[in-house]
Amino acid sequence: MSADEEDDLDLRELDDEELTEQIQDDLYDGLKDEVCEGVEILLERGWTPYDVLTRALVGGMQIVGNDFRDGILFVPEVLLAANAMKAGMAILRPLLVETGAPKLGKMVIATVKGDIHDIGKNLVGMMMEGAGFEVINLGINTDAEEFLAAIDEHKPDILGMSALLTTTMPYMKTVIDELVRQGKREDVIVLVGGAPLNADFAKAIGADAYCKDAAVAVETAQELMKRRHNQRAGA
Ligand code: B1M
Repeated sequence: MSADEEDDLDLRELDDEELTEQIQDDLYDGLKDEVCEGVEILLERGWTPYDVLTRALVGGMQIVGNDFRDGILFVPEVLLAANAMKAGMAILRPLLVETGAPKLGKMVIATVKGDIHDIGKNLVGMMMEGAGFEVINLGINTDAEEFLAAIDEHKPDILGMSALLTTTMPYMKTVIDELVRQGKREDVIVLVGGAPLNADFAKAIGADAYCKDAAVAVETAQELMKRRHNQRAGA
């Protein structure tokens, strides 16, 4: 579509499938306002916030990721796309959180030292909040000292770590080793996630579980919290 045609495009005239595709195109082009407008329209049409997030926004980011990998997109374009993604997520966040569910537990989450990728980690945080967990998000580039200080301060049930780079994922082990060294490993359930990880890696570094995406993070957290309650009740 030409730039002129795009200027004239009325997003409201598109059906759901066309609009989803258009949101993904706009995300790709880093058009924050257009992405936000598309998100609002899908919500008005009765889409659940979860569907808007996973089908429109995450789907769009996957296309960006593929073209970044293949050298079609570069860091500045990806940053613009990431900003558009974040703007869309900001609309959805209060809606995902608004479940009124009783608090199931507390989670501290962050992206590990050396790594500044935060979209997936923020998404996990949002979904956990939506599922009724209290979430303390420490941000990006977080070192072991900061993780440990947050555990002392907030006494979470769950520690979540995110890494998107093969060079930063080993740092998760540094954090877990520090937990062990300080005798605090048994105090928290450790969940890890991020595109380059897998279950074998999680096991090898001593985490409780690898979560392939935000939905799995919620399910795993709920399951492990239940198990922990049962163990404590039986002790
Ligand atoms: Co980056 N980058 N990047 N990048 N970037 C990747 C990760 C890469 C795979 C791209 C590629 O080559 N295909 C590649 C890593 C290669 C590798 O290590 N093997 C890469 C690279 C190389 C780099 C730089 C080194 C590039 C450079 O400077 N030359 C640089 C590193 C900076 C640093 O961190 N020190 C860099 C920079 C950037 C930007 C700043 C431009 C931007 C980040 C913006 C931001 O986050 N604010 C960026 C982006 C956007 C990406 C891609 C394109 C998309 C990541 C994303 O947001 N995905 C990414 C390509 C890709 O992943 N395919 C790429 C969408 C998000 C919803 O998914 O993050 O996987 P994801 O999260 C999922 C799951 O993984 C899981 O749930 C989430 C939701 O379902 N999950 C968890 C994640 N964390 C979890 C924590 C949990 C549980 C589940 O805790 C319990």
